[in-house]
Amino acid sequence: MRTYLGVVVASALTAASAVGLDYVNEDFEGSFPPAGWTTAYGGTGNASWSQASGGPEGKYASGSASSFGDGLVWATFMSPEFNVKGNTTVYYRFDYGLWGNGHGVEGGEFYIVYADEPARRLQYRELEGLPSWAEFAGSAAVSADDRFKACWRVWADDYWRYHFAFLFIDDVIIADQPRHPAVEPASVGRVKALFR
Ligand SMILES: [Ca+2]
Repeated sequence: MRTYLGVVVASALTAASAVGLDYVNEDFEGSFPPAGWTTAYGGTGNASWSQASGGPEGKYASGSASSFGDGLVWATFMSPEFNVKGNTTVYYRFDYGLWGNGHGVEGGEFYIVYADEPARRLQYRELEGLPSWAEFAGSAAVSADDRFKACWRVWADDYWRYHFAFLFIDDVIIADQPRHPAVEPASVGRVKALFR
């Protein structure tokens, strides 16, 4: 029976590969930004994405935005292109932490865009401020033949007082099924304390 199940699983993975999905599976332990990942900045103030260490699984991507009398400033971090040829649902999960000085004029976002049309968001989720790392997971309906990018944006916006936000992400997985056994990290589902 074990052998039989093994054959079934192997066949399922082969089928998933055959439809052309490019998995995104990034733990940010290597060079930064990882190959194919890009950053973009806008507004007036200080904004950056960089590699930091000491996260729940070692190194992670750290975004920051700070504004002091300058209005909106933002920093975006974008995954490599991926597709889901033959599929119409893409599943995503990542660990994140979001922290700011809490005046409601700073925050973080996750969204998916068409790779050829980055202004067109087909999935948009606001990220909730957290005092610790947590998992964020969901799915999005997509067209089977397009290519996409996943994006994270941290922002701050104020003309009168100093505002800042930090967004941390780690263990990003984008696949054609939730909890894909081929790309799932050992830490999936855990909530971990960070700010101590
Ligand atoms: Ca990591």
